[in-house]
Amino acid sequence: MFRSRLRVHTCKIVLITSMVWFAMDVAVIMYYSDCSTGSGWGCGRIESGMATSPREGRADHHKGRAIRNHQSEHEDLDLSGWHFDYPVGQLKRWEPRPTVPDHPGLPGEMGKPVRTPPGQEVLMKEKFKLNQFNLLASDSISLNRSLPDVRLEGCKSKNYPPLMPTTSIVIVFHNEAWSTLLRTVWSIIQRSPRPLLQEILLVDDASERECIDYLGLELEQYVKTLPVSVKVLRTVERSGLIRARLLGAKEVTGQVITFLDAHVECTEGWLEPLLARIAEDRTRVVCPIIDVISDETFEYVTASDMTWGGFNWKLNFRWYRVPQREMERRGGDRTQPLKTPTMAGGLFAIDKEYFEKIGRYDEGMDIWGGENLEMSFRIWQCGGTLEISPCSHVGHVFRDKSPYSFPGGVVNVVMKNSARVAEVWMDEWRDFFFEMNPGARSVDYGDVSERRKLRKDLKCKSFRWFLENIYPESQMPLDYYYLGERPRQSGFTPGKSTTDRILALRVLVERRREFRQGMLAAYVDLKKLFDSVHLIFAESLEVLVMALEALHEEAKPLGLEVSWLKTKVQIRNVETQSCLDTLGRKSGENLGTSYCHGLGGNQVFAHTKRQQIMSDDNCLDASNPSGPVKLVRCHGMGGNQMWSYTQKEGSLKHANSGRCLQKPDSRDVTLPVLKTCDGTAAQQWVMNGSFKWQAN
Ligand SMILES: [Mn+2]
Repeated sequence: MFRSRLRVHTCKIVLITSMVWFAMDVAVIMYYSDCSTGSGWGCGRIESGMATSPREGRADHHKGRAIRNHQSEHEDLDLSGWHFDYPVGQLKRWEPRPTVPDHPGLPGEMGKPVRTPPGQEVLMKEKFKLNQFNLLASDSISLNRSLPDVRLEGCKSKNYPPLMPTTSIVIVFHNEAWSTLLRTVWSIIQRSPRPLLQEILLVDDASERECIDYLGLELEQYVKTLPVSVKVLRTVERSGLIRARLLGAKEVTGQVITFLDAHVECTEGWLEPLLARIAEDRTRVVCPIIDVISDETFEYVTASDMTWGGFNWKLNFRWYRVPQREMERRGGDRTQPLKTPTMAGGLFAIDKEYFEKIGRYDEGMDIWGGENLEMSFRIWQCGGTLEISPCSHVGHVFRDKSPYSFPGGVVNVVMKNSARVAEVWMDEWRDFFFEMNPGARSVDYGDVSERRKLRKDLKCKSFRWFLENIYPESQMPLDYYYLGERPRQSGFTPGKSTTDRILALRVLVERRREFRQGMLAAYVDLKKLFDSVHLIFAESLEVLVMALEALHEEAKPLGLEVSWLKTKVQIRNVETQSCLDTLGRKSGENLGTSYCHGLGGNQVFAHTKRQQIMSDDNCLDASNPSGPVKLVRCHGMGGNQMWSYTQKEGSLKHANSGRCLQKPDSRDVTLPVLKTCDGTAAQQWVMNGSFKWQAN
């Protein structure tokens, strides 16, 4: 009995000892094999062993095992078929948020328009001025209003990865209305899967507290009551969107930064499509579709999913139709992410580390404007991807006028920022930008050496690569023959006496004051007379031309000739000496002619390698052989937009009709006509400027 018991004990001891040895062996093998790279021979075996007896995974000294332990939180999930660009243990499970309930009868529910009650029109107009939207309407709508589910059917049934990174939402505001700001916050809280929503960071960019006191303590106390972490950060002085966003980004604790505007409403399922794309590839920067919240009625109106971001000659961001090429790449599936050349910049999501890696924002830029193009070029040229996710919809209150003040003037700020974009990212197209925007040449755009270094360090591709591969539909011409005529700077006739000079100066100063408030600027060269260059401001090109002509007229009796720096290119008729002019008209309207002012703008045309005559994104187009010649969005398909030009004859021949462009006749003195070619001066156009660019 005792002996058999002893035998049993001996057996137990032998068994336990061997098990201990076995366990030690396993530990030693794991310790010395490199499992973290996945190449250690024992890794797979041990890991699969652990899966059957999870209790053995207690020794936490090994990297591979630590990850394994976290992963075991998600063990019940089937992750096959999903690829993650983050360690799985860092990702969060999520559930879609329930639909925000509708409250029929309340104003603005389901995104419906709000009508101003009769008798309150005056109050409405008064309040409109504060934010440049209908504040009375906004204030009457619930902060939690319901919205229609605007997604395509294919989006509603889409499968998103069961695990996703968390996001922090960064919102910059300046003098924002309470109701729009808090409706933005509530729409995020109510429509974002809670585990994915790390926090909301509200950055107050020096709102003028003396008039808008509710954005102070009241806001700070209100956000404490919210079910999600919401922090209010404040800039010390007015910093502008770029620097305020950087301040917010610094505080982000989530994995993805989602930048939003302060007067938006997020719709059902808005966040998942953005995070899903980044979960798979952290170099993707993803934008939602930006729907329209009416500034008049706060009605929610869906925007087209068939537009993408581009830009024009002045480096203004513009929406254009998605080309067939991109539709085909997506296999005709409108729910697939759209690769967009540029973004509007207000709303997008980006991995936090990637944001840091590719150089955040250009801190040399002021306030607002151009930063979205800078970032778009940078993302594409430095190896990232910029997308619009058509399944994500966020509404934005678009306004006609900006309610914000721009220290330094809006034109100068945007010009400076755009000049930095051109200097750093656009290579040879830099010259094109400055040729089109002479005002930018005189702007002090500061030091760009750090941004150039960033571009070099990241080994970014050329602007030509971007235009050829990402944006071949761009209005930025790859190849040009002529870019119109480039007039010489005309001289300035000095006055006869000192009295004349002083009188002339007084006239100029008076005039200058009148045009001070505006948007456009021209340089009047007074070098010969007063050894100075004067700046004239005007709110439009037309006003500027009028100002210059008035100056010219007033200076004439004094024996003076006022001239201005004519840096722009134009197409001039030999007989009339007038120039082709868009007269500021839009696509679908007639081409015009007018006095050659030499200031560019509406008189700049380019004859491209594809034989188009372009003005920004419009082309001269004649669908009828007897005219009129219209400005139509360039389609790049030849046809009615093809024109041949020979410098020797000077004729502009319409390829389809074989007829020539001729000076206007008596019926309409501003409307050039199409006639049978006859070689007369009325059909001769001068555009043999020295500016031959990229022609090959
Ligand atoms: Mn906005």
